[in-house]
Amino acid sequence: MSARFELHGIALSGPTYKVGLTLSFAGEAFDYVHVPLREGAHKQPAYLAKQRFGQVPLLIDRNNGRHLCQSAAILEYLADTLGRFGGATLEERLQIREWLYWDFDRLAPSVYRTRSAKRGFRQFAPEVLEMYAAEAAAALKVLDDHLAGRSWIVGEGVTIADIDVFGVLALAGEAEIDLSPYAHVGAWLKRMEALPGAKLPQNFLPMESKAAA
Ligand SMILES: N[C@@H](CCC(=O)N[C@@H](CS)C(=O)NCC(=O)O)C(=O)O
Repeated sequence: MSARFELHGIALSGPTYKVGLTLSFAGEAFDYVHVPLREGAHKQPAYLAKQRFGQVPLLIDRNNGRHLCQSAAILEYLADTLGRFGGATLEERLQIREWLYWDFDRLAPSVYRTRSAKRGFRQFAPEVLEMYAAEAAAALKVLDDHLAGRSWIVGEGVTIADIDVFGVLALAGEAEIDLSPYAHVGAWLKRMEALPGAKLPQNFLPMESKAAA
């Protein structure tokens, strides 16, 4: 039987990683379709017909034929349909959404762009990299203060807020961002890494398509 989900993406993409991680934490096998961005596959009509923004990730739910885009929206969809990681109450769901928006506004851009610069995929002027370093530090301080005395970002268990932010900070080393000043973030990262399903991109997102195991 084929897997319920089909994830289209590229291993180097942070947003693709977040969706893969959510499936992995949920124990959901998925078929993986590698999208070669360098070759412009994401701008071809056949792909645009499936993903209106011409970006990765794209997630297809074969149970109902839905084509889903925007990683944060996909995480919410997975939480809703799988009944996992979505928060226990309306209050928690609202807080989760706030953290998802915060991440994409305040944390992910600086970490992901610094990572692409360090890996040689993009070039930025030194003053732009300095700005990203300052933005990452400011966001990490907010997160560190929030995590003082808490195990998880929202509520009493892991939610997609944790998974979404983990999908950024698990890559902080590749961005050469020093997390040691943020003790609460460091402890939370260890908790996340200890959960079944925690993986780095290179351990489950190949640079080629792959059927679910
Ligand atoms: N907000 C989107 C961002 C997706 C995104 O930036 N994807 C990049 C790869 S990391 C992409 O497809 N870039 C090619 C392009 O935008 O043309 C999400 O979270 O899914």
